[in-house]
Amino acid sequence: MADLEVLKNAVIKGDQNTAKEVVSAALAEGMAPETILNDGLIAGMNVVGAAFKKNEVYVPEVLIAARAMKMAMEILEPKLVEAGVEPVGTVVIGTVKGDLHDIGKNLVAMMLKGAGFNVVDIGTDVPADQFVNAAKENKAKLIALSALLTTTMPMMEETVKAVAAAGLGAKVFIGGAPVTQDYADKIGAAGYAADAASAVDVAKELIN
Ligand code: B1M
Repeated sequence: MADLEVLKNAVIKGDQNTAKEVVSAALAEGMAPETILNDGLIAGMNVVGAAFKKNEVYVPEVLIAARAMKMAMEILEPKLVEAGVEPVGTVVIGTVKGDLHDIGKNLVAMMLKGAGFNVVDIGTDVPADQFVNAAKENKAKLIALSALLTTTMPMMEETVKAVAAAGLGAKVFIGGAPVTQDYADKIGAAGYAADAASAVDVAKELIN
């Protein structure tokens, strides 16, 4: 019988082949796709996220785990859709205008996916109106902004204002090495996350 503890550990170790095998076996046995997602894949990514927060694992380990999750999700996703399993929520994510750094943003996107969010990644160097349009198109209730340069941080404020002006009811949360909670408060962002694992916690708080 397919063992979700094995699936969880495969994600933690970044073992794509085992992750794919267990997902396929579990589906063949008739296990509910949502159970496989929550008790196997997301459970594994939660462990990786918590270890990353405590500096027990680093960026490469998170990327490898996220890759294993992604490969397994390719098998699981059509079944989740068939079963009508709704994502936790939709997040539009991007790096603000003028800023090309995307390693941190990609990690945040992966962790959010790992936590069951539908993530719309609109890339780097993204102007405020593009965040607004993407949120509208995807009916996203959350918008995550990344900035790595002190010179591009003001684009976060511009984006927060543009989202408010568009009246979408979407909440903006921000992060990136030079960004702080104080800055988030100052520009009226709904939240701040210091790292990718915290971004998941903040996203869950904001969506509720
Ligand atoms: Co650039 N760069 N860079 N760079 N670069 C920094 C950021 C810098 C601190 C280096 C330095 O001088 N010591 C400095 C910024 C100084 C400042 O403004 N304070 C800098 C500079 C100046 C520049 C250029 C201007 C250099 C030049 O051309 N003269 C230029 C700007 C280009 C541009 O964007 N327009 C530039 C270019 C580049 C590269 C292209 C070479 C490359 C980027 C490649 C890429 O991203 N694809 C690059 C890199 C790699 C860095 C450093 C070395 C590493 C950044 C990184 O990826 N860290 C960086 C120095 C450093 O940080 N040590 C530096 C790893 C990543 C996992 O961490 O991105 O912080 P981080 O993400 C974390 C958290 O911040 C948080 O979670 C992530 C995971 O835990 N987080 C979020 C991030 N986004 C979030 C969004 C959220 C929530 C949390 O949403 C809610």
